[in-house]
Parts: sequence; structure tokens; C-alpha cells
Amino acid sequence: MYSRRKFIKVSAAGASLAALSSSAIARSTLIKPAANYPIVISTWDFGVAANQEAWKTLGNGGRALDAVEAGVKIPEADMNNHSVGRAGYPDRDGHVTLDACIMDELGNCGAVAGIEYIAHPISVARLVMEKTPHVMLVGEGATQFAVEQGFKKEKLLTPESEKAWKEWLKTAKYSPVINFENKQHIPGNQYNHDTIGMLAIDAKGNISGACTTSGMAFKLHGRVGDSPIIGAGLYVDNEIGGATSTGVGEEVIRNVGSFLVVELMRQGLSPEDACKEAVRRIIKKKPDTAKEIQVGFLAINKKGEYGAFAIQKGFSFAVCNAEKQDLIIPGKSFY
Ligand code: SD4
Repeated sequence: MYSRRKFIKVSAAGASLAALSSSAIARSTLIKPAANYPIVISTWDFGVAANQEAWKTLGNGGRALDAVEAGVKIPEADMNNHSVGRAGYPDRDGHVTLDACIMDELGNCGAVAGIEYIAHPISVARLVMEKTPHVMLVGEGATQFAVEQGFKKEKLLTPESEKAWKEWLKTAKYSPVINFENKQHIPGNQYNHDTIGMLAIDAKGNISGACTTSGMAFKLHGRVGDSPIIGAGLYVDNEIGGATSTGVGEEVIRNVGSFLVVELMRQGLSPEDACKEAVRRIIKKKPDTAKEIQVGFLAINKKGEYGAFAIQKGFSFAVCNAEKQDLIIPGKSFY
């Protein structure tokens, strides 16, 4: 565990580093030295376990990038989580296709979309970032790359997921359930969507983020949501902050949601107000659609302040820092 003394020392070093780099930043976003980090936040209450895993890295002075990768691998591996990773629900044709992206403090990023047979898409996304000249690999090419990198190719469709898919096929009605992420424990529920988006600031004040999902359950084969798209499902600017999203990805992509949230923070909005404004734009563009769906944004700024906002009530997020490792906060919403 990270000692309080060491924490203060490293935080102070991080804050002065941050202050140094702030000379390049617009005046409105000048950073006050603050000891609000290390910190990690993530979407939904299942983010608690993911945050705690990330904290093992952050609390020991590790890098935010390593923390977010390790953190989101927890729901990716969770056999009870039917919307992220291994046990994710399949698409309309019975394929489990996963989307993920990752972004670091230097603006490096990597992503995979529609990857099949690989349980940890976030780690493949990281290798796309680190080992290729590209940002995103999709479908078979992404799987091929993963196998070349030593990932195990395995069948991901679990008997439970297959059963749910066959049940869904009886009506084959595609209608995302609002806040499905919080309802997974309810037997017989309709399973439609879920994502973990995670943002961390390490002791040096550096920000990274990760986002991973199986996307909307029973989607068309080949459908890609916002989660692996840099700027939509995730965006990090180390001078300003980071943002991530959850919910119906099409509406997030239309508004380049996470990039928008970061840009709004650059203009001086608090994380919560920036998320609120991004949600407001989604509602304004398609008010009727918005009544039927959920979209939530989560953001953190360079000072370690965080906030969230969603279309519908029921969105929550998890926070972990030196003081408390299992905080769940209800997100505010318009409806
Ligand atoms: C998607 N945004 O594929 C994802 C799904 C999601 O909470 O976030 N669900 O559109």
C-alpha cells in the first residue's frame, strides 16, 4: 500500500511537473497544484473492482496507462459480466465481437473493433498502439494480430450467452435496455449493452484512459459502437483531462462525445458541466430517440476533479483514491 508520506511527496512532484507543463495551456485551464491524485474513476458500479485493480498500480507510484489496462481487464474476465470481454453477449448472428481502445498521456492511442476469439481486447489495443504504426485494427485482422502477439484464440460464446441469444432470436427485436449495466444480476433480464470506461491520473499527474465492451447485444454483425473510437468513447488530453462514455454508441459517435467533453473542459467547464453539455447536445439533436436510450459521460480534469452526467437516471460511476477505494456515485441526469 502507498504510504501517506510518499503519496504527498510524489503528488507534490507531480503537481509541480504539471505546473511546469501548464505554460503551454490556455489561461482558462491553468492548473492549481493539487494533491487530488493518484485517482481512478470508471463507469458503472462494477467499476469498483476494476478501480481496485488499477489502484494496485497507481497506489504504488505506477503509470496511469498500466493501471487502466489492468483495471478494465477485471470486467473483461468476469464471467458474470455479459457486456464486456469474455462473457459478452453475441451479435445477431451469434458472434461475440469485442471493441476496445486505450490512450496515454502522450496522445498515443490504439484500438480494436469487432475482434473475435480474444478475451482481452484492451491488451490487444495497447499493442496496436505500441507495436504498429496504426491506431485501429478491425475484425479478422485484429484477431490475426492478436494471435501473432501471443494471445490465445478461444471460443468466447458461453452456454449462458448462447441461451440468451437463442431466447432473443425468438423475437429478434433490437431495443437497448436503459441502464442494463446495473441490472445484470436480474435473471431473465434483456441484455443489451454495457461498457467500462476508465480514467486514471497517476502520481506524476499523467492521465490515461481505457474503454472496453462487447457493444450492444444482438447488434448487426459488423456493427461498431463508440467504445473503440478515439474521441467518441474515450479521449485524453494530458493538459486538460479525460472523458469516456457509456450507452448507445451511435449517439455518442454522432457528437464525437468524449472529445467534446474534453474540449468543453478546456474552455473552463467543470467535468460535470462538460458532461452535461455533451448530453444536452445529444438530446437536442434527437429528442425523441433520447427519451428511449441511455448515454452517460464521465470525465476528470487535470486537477483530479471528476464528474458525470447522463440522459436517464440510473447511471453510476466508481471512484478510487488514497482515501477511499470503493466509492460509487450516482450520476446526475436530465430525465
Ligand atoms: C456501444 N457504448 O457499443 C457501447 C455500449 C455501452 O453501456 O456503452 N453500453 O455502443
